[in-house]
Amino acid sequence: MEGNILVTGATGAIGRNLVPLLRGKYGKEKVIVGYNSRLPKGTLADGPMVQIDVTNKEKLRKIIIENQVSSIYHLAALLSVAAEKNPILAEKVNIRGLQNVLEIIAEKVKEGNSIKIFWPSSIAVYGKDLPSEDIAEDVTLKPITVYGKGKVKGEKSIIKFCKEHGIDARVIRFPGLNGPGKPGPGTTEYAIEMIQSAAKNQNYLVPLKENTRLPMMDMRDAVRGIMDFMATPKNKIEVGKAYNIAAFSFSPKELFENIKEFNPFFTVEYKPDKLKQKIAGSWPDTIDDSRAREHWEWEPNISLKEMVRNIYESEKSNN
Ligand code: AKB
Repeated sequence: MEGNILVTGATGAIGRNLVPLLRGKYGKEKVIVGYNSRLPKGTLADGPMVQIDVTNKEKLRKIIIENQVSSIYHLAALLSVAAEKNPILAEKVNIRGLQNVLEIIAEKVKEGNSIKIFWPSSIAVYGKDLPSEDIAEDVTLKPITVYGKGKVKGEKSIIKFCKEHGIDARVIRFPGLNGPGKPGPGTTEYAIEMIQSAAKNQNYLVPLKENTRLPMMDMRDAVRGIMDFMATPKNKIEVGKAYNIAAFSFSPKELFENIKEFNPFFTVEYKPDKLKQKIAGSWPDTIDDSRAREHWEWEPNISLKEMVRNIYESEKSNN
């Protein structure tokens, strides 16, 4: 690969898992870890790193040019709960940050350089007036959350930049992603907290009603999906248009039953949090990912049971 890869928000949950795959495929020196307030640790710190504030366009442009960046995995963003609590910051980071990246890429494309971009969207784009099962991409999007509205805006900007500037942008609408490590301030992240509590033998206060089902996935499937999607030739996919990907769905009650196989003494109490319940209640139970399966052969490999085992055992080994 000519040029280097920049990962913004690389110390977040997706970045922590994606960077090792990128470094394994393209070489350590080619993948630049972009971080803001959280300092990279472990394998993330074992290669080039740069501090980035995606809201500072001038500095961002300088970093992209000086590091001869030819691919950007733009992951810097606030998750749903954080965005709802701080809408002004969410607008700056989630919307303005993406706009800055797209504008810089458009400038580079105009000069004859090509910069490819990956951007994560979310099931948060879906909202009111939809059936709860098997939602495909092309429905009317009426999100009720700050985060979901930002994702819809981002998707629209990307389509516009692809059409007007010939950018190669790739977008996935992710379900809740679950893996070891500290979960971020999102809604689906309760699942990680619940499994980690079981590993620590601690009672868990579930912030959702027991039957609130949400689409979910093991983080390892998600990052492998990103790698496969980015490697798919342009002519096989709809460039810039978001793809759903799915693995399984579960409610807190179903997750609890799965966790009990690993810790039969684990206990939970249901104490729905108003904000999290409102957000989760506006998202679908299941999504239809047949377009991704057809266009770029997406397929999840990891079951719910394996996901629980991985998070549970990793948390146990840290205790
Ligand atoms: C969140 O809950 O905020 C995220 C998401 C589904 O986008 N995990």
